[in-house]
Amino acid sequence: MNSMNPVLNTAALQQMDRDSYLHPFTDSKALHEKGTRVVTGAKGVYIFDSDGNRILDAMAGLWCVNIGYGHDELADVAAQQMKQLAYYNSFFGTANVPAIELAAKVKSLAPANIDYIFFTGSGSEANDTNLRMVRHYWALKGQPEKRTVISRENAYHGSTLAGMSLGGMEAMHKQGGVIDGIAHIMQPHWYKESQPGESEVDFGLRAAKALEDKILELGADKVGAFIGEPIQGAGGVIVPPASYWPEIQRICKKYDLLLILDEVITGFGRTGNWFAAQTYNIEADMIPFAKGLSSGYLPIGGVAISKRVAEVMIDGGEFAHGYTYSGHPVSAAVAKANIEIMQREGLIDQVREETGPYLQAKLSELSSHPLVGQVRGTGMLGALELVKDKATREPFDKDIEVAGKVRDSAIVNGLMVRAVGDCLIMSPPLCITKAEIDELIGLLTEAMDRVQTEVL
Ligand code: PXG
Repeated sequence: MNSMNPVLNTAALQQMDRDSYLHPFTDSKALHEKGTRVVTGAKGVYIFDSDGNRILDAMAGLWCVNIGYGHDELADVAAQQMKQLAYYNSFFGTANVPAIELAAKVKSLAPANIDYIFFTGSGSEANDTNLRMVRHYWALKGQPEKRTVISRENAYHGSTLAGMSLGGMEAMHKQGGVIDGIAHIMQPHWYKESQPGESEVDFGLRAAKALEDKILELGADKVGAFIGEPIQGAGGVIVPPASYWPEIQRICKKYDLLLILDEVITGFGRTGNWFAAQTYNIEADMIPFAKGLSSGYLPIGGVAISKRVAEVMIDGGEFAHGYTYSGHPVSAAVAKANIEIMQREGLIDQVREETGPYLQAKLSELSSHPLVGQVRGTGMLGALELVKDKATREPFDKDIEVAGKVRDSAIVNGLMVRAVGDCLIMSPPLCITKAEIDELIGLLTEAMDRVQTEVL
């Protein structure tokens, strides 16, 4: 036992939790019966719980701890900045040193057409900013009616009202309803949504054509932007066919739509480049980011804005929008130091050249497992789609919750993965080594083997 995993009174903590703590994205009644897992420490790719268990965190927290846990350097940077200047705002003509330096740093790493950086506290706030900015941009251009944003079914863009409405999660829409001026088209999920015999390339073109059809239905003069994650994360690590993004880009240009590329998960290295826009050669007008910017050590997000949009915004007078913590000096200082660690350790090159291809190769080997219908992924993102019948792609009965069973079994054995529908998804810290990937794959395979005997 060490200081990372002190054994605490789990039952007492669970009772306090039950009595006072309403959790996000949680079925509270079920949690109260089961009891919360209390995470108490972490180092590298491992988290520790209050019972002293060590768990390999293949989700990097919630897709965010890119450099891994336990970098004391970031604690020192935060302490130093807090002593120097714990807070000051960036409204009304002021700024702070870390926010200025971070804006310059992010701009230098972003695609060449990016000119300005707006800071927020989270990815959801970044997408609220996007919705307001799209509408403000077109109003400044004299086309205020060009205000609808087109998104996709099963997209995730956050949990605030705008983020949730932009997203395509039906269960979220049902709770409280959505705001107006947002439309949704099909997602580019070849395995789930292609016709029998339809190639990935053809399906990608068809999924992109849904955007053109929707623009024509609504009228191009009414549609201001398209928003999409380069790879859908929370939806199940859905990697679109190679034909999809070039066609989406072409359609956005043709009908003069702004392209919002939601890189809250993919930004800061996950696909082997600073941004997935670089991996997939997509030219975006706005790139929301968060998570990996600070590796989750402190909350911070933002929007990278293209020259085209920035010029209009800057000439347009005051943009009456911002958050108390936009450009928070402590978060900004930590984010800048986090980026410097990624650079110093060569983490992104490592993901692109070495560990990313290794993870993908190891995951591909699992396609021969009886439970696995499809393997998807790129860089440090991966998914296994579990099916009852590999030949027909027939899914398991929903009540079986097959991926949930594998996840639960994996956690008990020391591996944290997520289940989304019948999909197992992962997004390990970018610092994961080949040996740790072997451990991950071993634990995952064991969990699938155990569940296979139960469900097949
Ligand atoms: N966009 C994308 C693409 C995201 O993945 C957000 C925006 C919102 O960011 P904030 O920082 O406001 O949470 C996200 C966040 C899940 C899950 O179930 C994923 C996220 C958040 C909560 C749950 O995988 N991603």
